[in-house]
Amino acid sequence: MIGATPGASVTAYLALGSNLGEREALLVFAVEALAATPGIEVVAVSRIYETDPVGPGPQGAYLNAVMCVESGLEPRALLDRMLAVEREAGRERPSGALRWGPRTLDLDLLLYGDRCFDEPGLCVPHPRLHERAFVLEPLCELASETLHPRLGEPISAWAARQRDPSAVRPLSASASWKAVRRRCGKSIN
Ligand code: A4P
Ligand code: MG
Repeated sequence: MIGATPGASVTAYLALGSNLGEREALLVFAVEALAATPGIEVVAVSRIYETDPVGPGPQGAYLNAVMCVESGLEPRALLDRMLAVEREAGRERPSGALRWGPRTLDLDLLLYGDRCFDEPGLCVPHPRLHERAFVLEPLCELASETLHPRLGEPISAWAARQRDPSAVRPLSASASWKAVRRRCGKSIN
């Protein structure tokens, strides 16, 4: 397998976001596409949150969630697969597009074990992870005690600082999201 690390498996956390198209179906598609990838085992999936958009101009509300995977893929191979899944979901990156503009599917590599990378095209932990309530709230469900590898302090502490229940609201789970979570062994809220 290209990009696999023989014998090694790392716990990684991935953020999912969508504010264009069939948002929830796109998140389900992403979980299933990643779960079907050799070298990726989905361990847990958070609830979905509906979140106010952070970014320029008027744009629709996002759905956000976080998933935990065990992966034998090197971080760059894992991110390459995530970017391919974004493309399969119809993500377009037109030249001149607004930074943080609307998107069908955004997949971010939040944490890759406790390792740090700062290279062209690969920055882990995700540089804005500790500032974003829409990431921290679902991440806290799965990794509240995990320390931020660069900044220290557990995810729960960062989440408490950014908490904003009016902007980040848990969504009642649909049948398809319940099914995805059940397959990944998490209890349903
Ligand atoms: N890249 C490098 N490191 C990473 C990483 N750890 N994870 C590179 C993902 N990508 C990484 O990504 C640009 C390039 O970053 C990729 O080609 C990859 O090689 P992108 O997805 O085009 O850019 P982006 O998502 O617009 O940027 P970024 O920096 O991930 O933005 P944020 O901070 O994630 O913001 N509001 C709500 N409510 N919910 C959201 O989900 N998302 C954003 C994006 C803005 N506002 C939002 C939400
Ligand atoms: Mg992104």
